[in-house]
Amino acid sequence: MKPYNVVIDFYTGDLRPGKKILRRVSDIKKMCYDEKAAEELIQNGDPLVYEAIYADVPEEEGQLGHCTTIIYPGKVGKEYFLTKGHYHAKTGTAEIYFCLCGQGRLIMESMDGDCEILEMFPSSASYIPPFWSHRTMNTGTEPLIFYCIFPAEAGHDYSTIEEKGYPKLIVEENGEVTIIDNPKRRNR
Ligand code: S6P
Ligand code: ZN
Repeated sequence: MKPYNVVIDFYTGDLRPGKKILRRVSDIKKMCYDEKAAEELIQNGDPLVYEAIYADVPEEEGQLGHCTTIIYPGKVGKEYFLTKGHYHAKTGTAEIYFCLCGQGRLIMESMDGDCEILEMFPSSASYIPPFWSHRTMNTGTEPLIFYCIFPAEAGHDYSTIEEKGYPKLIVEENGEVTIIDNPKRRNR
């Protein structure tokens, strides 16, 4: 392949040329703390939660994948709109999230069960080390937009997070961003 540019709109997250995937509440229902609230949203139009737009890069060792992610503002019950969350299928691969717009949180968990939460804000560049799962949430009132760079062969393992969840939830309580223990957390 030859060197090439993509063009990223910092204010909308559009990346061109790119391949877009859409995730609605029905796609993240199993990851939500309040599945009943998720079901109600699904019955009422199944709103769009986030989009990711991937640059066309071969998924092979030596290449760098990159994409934007746009998480819309909203909540399922009291839990902020979130991504599915994943380990990389090739677990020893790191990633960087560079925040372009909006406010959010990045929750990560190591394979030993250490959990860390970082704030995301315009110009924050969060480093996700190898072997740490990652999920993002929009805690603000505007879209949360960030640019991701990762080894192109990393892939996704969604099933571990779908089954276990994270030790903590990020919710709105009394109008504040609040971190609480996840009562549905499962230890495998
Ligand atoms: C890929 C990277 C991002 C996410 C995207 C959506 O390794 O971490 O491109 O895929 O932010 O999140 P998720 O958890 O639905 O893949
Ligand atoms: Zn990733």
